[in-house]
Amino acid sequence: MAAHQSATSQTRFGICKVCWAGCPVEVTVEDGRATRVIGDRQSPIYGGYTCPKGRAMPDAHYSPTRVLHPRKRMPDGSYTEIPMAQAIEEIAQRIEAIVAEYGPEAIAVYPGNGNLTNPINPVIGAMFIMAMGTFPDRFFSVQTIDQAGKVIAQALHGRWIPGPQPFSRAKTWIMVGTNPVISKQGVMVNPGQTVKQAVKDGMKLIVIDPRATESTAHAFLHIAPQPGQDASILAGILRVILSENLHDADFVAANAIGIEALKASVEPFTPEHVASVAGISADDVVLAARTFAAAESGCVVTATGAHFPLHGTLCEYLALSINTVCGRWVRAGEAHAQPHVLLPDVAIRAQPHAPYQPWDYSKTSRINALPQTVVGAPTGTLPDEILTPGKGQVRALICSGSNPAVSLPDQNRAGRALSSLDLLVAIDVEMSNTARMADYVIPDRMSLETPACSQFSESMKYYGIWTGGYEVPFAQYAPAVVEPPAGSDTIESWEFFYELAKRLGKQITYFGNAAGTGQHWDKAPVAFTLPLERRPTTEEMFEAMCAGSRVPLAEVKQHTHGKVFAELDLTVLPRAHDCTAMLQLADPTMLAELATVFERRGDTTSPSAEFPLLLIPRRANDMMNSIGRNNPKLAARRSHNPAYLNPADLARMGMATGDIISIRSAHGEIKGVAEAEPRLRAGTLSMSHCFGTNPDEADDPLGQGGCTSRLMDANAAFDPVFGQPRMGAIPVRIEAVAVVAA
Ligand SMILES: Nc1nc2c(c(=O)[nH]1)N[C@H]1C(S)=C(S)[C@@H](COP(=O)(O)OP(=O)(O)OC[C@H]3O[C@@H](n4cnc5c(=O)[nH]c(N)nc54)[C@H](O)[C@@H]3O)O[C@H]1N2
Ligand SMILES: Nc1nc2c(c(=O)[nH]1)N[C@H]1C(S)=C(S)[C@@H](COP(=O)(O)OP(=O)(O)OC[C@H]3O[C@@H](n4cnc5c(=O)[nH]c(N)nc54)[C@H](O)[C@@H]3O)O[C@H]1N2
Ligand code: SF4
Ligand SMILES: [Mo]
Repeated sequence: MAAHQSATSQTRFGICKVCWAGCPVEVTVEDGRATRVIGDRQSPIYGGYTCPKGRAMPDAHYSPTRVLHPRKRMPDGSYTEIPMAQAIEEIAQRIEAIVAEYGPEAIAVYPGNGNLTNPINPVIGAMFIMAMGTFPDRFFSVQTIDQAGKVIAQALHGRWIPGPQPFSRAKTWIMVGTNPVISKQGVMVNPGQTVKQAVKDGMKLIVIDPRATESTAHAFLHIAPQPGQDASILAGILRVILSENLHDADFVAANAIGIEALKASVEPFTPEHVASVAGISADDVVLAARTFAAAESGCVVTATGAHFPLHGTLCEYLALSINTVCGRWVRAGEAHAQPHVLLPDVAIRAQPHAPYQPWDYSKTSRINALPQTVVGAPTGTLPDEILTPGKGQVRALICSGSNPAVSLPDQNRAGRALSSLDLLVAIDVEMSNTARMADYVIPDRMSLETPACSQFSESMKYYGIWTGGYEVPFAQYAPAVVEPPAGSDTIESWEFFYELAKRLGKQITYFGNAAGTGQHWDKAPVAFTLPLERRPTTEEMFEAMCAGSRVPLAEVKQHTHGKVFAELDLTVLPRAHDCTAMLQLADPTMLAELATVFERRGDTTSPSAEFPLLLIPRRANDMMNSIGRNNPKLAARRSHNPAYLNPADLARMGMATGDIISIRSAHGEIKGVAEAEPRLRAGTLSMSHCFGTNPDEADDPLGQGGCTSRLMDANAAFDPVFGQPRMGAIPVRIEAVAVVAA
């Protein structure tokens, strides 16, 4: 596996797990340390692609700021290093005391993106909470402050088992609020090149985004709407398709119900109405609809840009409905474009999993009386779950690879909540915003120090369309490339939860090869109860994770650079004779919400004289949320998150690139650094999240950047099902604080 170059320098192959694109990498290892990372040029599908974050992995692994021993916070606020066994023992004792006083519902977990370093990690927190007997109520995850509407909408619409038509072969595509070239959402493999090639092969790409992004470079049509109006735009597109009879009537008749009710519901969304609500041209709405419907294949997809201003579930539901009325799903006889390799061998039939209700109002949350749902506890309510006294109050929180001090909407409230806990544990690799508030910091292994496999990528498809995965039957496994630095005392997140559960006398059951989500299962997971007498190895956990896979993990392991298993038969089978499931185009909750959106002209706050700009989210290429902000190589280029503004807006306010500005919403204020961006729609302020200092620390706009969450009011407006606060299209105003010397 390792091609020797010299006695001390070796080339090894691994997988980058900084983000979920999972790029295969070639790593130079000298004296046991990774010194250089480039893309694996022998990868059969990635072609050597990596991004700056992946190439900067060695700088993160050996950063002087990396935490290499457990840290315990002392009464004076300083940290002292203690051995891992002592840390786990002390944490267990404190949890026992909290449980004895308040019950198990006082203990919560919050896993985040730093968990991607091992596919076992993201799910083990949920299984720990199951062992505590409080699942799902005490399982808070980033999913419910991300795009939970994708799973909710899929539940209401039904899930087409063979999935959408593949991007790489489609003749049109509508991207709503997503920038895959930077985010890799939807397209994991070298997205810049993949998008360019698709257009070259005849795709008419349509992008709906207030900003001309890296992904609009090759677009046939770019529509730059006022933020937060995507539901109206999608309803308008549907109206054109249905009123002009451009839909696939045969597919609908055989596979969907509710088209007449849907048609009536979108009727008010005339191109003129949509144009006036979204500030776009009516002709563009018609052109987008006709182009999409006329092409022989393609898909409408949504992501964070469409989800964060609220109505994300509705946007996703409308996108699914456009795809269904146009029959944009893989059919019998065609090749499955989300093939299983490390997922189980199941018959893929051209039929849906039936719609179901993903919420249960007989079990409501303590805060805001939200229903129990299939996406876990509503993370938007987590700070109030901590701050609100009474039975069920959360007193201890375990954060694994998450950074709630900057990622939770309403940063001041989150800060108050986190600092009021009896116990805060951060499983992290640095003194992140959250770790700086924690009672214990538990150092994890990093990306190159853990094995990797592509099953997680395959399984992303269960969380809605346009999430990730491969369109060819590719799989890869890579062992750990290096050991953690000599003398360090680290533990993987999943191992920490195992040890903690064991010490608490609880046994964790792991559910391997979970091929589905909610009530939509291609195959039920395989239960594997973790033995108490001996901690399984990570390799054994991988075996459990891939139990019953279509290609055995052992076979995948034979191919160092991964393999496209072209020999697998991917032909989608016809609908089963006894299958009665139909896709639902007229879910009553969704159609009622659509009516509200029409009545309220989008139901989003419009800019006003007091707050003339709308703040919108964006992903930074050099950072993965907050990951990378302290990486010496990445942060050397720029460690803050610029406040991007249209040059006309800047000029009107007498400001210029580099000025330190105050950004104020009705709820809060942060400092930012202005930067002109001509490609941004006037009237918007575009800024990345998970930057900034903690509320009790001094502002540092040029160094740490500004935390956009501080501008968000968690209780003013939130999703009625999973409680996600409004995180996009936030009205703000700016003022100059310091002007750069000319
Ligand atoms: N205002 C605003 N808020 C947002 C968003 C937004 O756009 N705007 N986006 C939302 C979305 S989509 C998401 S997903 C969330 C993200 O929310 P989080 O997942 O909470 O945020 P991250 O910054 O990804 O947190 C990653 C943490 O993992 C740590 N870490 C890095 N490497 C490792 C490792 O190897 N092991 C471990 N254990 N930890 C590691 C990092 O230091 C960091 O503390 O934020 C949400 N919040
Ligand atoms: N490099 C990098 N990659 C990442 C991340 C990262 O931080 N950095 N984060 C990861 C995470 S946690 C996630 S969830 C995914 C997200 O993946 P994406 O959702 O693709 O995220 P973005 O790249 O921010 O793209 C969102 C786009 O929506 C646009 N937008 C903003 N508001 C609106 C609106 O109201 N309507 C419309 N139509 N568009 C709008 C923005 O201008 C932006 O171009 O990315 C993941 N990948
Ligand atoms: S961080 Fe960059 S190199 Fe690593 S997996 Fe994501 S896109 Fe690939
Ligand atoms: Mo996310």
